[in-house]
Amino acid sequence: MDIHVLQQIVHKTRDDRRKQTLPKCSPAERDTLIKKYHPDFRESAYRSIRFGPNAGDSTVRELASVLEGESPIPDDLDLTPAHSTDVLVVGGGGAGCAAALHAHTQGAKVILATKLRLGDSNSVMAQGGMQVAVAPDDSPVTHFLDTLKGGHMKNDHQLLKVMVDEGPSIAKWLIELGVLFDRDADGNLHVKKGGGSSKPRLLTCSDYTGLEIMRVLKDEVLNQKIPLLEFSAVVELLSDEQGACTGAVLMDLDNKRFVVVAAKTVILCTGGIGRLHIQGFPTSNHYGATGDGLALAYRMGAKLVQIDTFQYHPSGAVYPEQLIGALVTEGIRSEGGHLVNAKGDRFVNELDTRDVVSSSIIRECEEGRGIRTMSGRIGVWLDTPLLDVEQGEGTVAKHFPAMVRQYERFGIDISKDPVLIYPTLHYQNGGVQIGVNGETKIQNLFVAGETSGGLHGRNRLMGNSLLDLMVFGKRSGTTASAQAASTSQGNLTLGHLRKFRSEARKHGAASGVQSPMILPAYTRKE
Ligand code: MEZ
Repeated sequence: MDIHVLQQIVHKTRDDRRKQTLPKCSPAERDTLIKKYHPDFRESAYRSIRFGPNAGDSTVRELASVLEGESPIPDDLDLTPAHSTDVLVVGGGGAGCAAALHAHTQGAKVILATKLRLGDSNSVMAQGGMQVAVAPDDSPVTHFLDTLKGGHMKNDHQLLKVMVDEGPSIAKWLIELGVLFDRDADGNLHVKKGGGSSKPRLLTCSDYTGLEIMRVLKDEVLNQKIPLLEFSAVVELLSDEQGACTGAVLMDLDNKRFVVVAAKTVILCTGGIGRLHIQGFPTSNHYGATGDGLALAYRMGAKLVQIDTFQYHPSGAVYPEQLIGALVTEGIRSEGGHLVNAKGDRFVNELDTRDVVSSSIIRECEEGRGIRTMSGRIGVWLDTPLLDVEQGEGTVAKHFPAMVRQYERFGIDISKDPVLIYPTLHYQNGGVQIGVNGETKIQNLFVAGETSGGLHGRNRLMGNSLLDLMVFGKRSGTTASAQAASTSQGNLTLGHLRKFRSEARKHGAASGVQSPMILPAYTRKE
């Protein structure tokens, strides 16, 4: 049936729905629901990793293949360095820019290498805000407790404490650099409420928060004249005879040449894995999110944690086809947008944690209460016009300009018509195990941002990712810089890779997958 006909139920039921309040799930209800419907619990999607530091652990098949995959580097590659530096930062998103800026401020010689252009990252696409406990009735302790609850109590307490405590100073740093967070009529920082949070705590720049932060960070990296290697994908790390990290091999994507960088310390900030399209899910992630840092750190011997849990953001676009998987910010639900099934009913408290909301949407669709598009996709409605009805005409346009534009290109006015959504692969909850300064078990190798794991437990709260990037980008940059000052450049070898390859052979594990993947296969011209 035509989408415009199907939409009518949302308009018809709006007044009745406005009178309803839906309770949040109790912990027991939450457990039952997600075990039944959340993609993390589909056993057939998982398998054991055959070798390496996480041998025997279970993860999704797509990630297991990348971890066990084959390096593109020949054993006899000439390792004469084209560049030498104190700190090599890999990744040009939020964590990478923050790490590079802080390492530079400490006086280190820094190179920032990035697979695509500076800023091409999930950070730039982050819409709904950054959680920081700055409101008078809020505190880092409350932020800590909310995050712990959201993460099923599986968060690393040390990492979490550092993140919430340093939030306010990070916000100050960003404001001093020029980030224009939204303010109220008195000029105070305006805070919004996100799913799973007990207090309004999101600092926003309408729904362009990541773009605004990255505008400023990118400018600062350029102002500070930090040397950049763009279109340079890291394809292998380098190690000395003791297994310490001593640099990296990059692939110059323009000239298809390997470029060797000698570095006293390396910080991996390569982001997430959305473009592995786990379980066939569409994704909100940018094209470079192929889990490169996970594979590289793993080959060096770094342990990964919580790599069996992923975040499927409740609201990925389902219609029109051109937008499939694109994020429809949680901000819309934070401001009161209802989720509505084919019968016109609400079915979950829209501000419950993301794992609960996504599981509920999947339940509605599996039990026949979803809405099917003409191309056979399924989803539920997000009642966006409700915001204008509740808060006055123009609210959607004023608060969600990015969303309005995203849909307007396809002739859809989201202030007049609801949008169809379904969970989209958004975030990797786990990653490389780190300490509070982003340090890994591998000497001189640091990891920051989505590539790291442990902080968010089994379900990240909205807005904690941008804060994570800034806090651990800063801490890893500062520490890597100090460490570089007291370290001499180690030998450049591929000793770790030889060992990894021999282990792979023992397990008969030639997966045929090149790792890192760099870009998803469907973006390449064959
Ligand atoms: O932290 C996020 O993932 C976020 C703010 C997303 C969004 O819905 O806007």
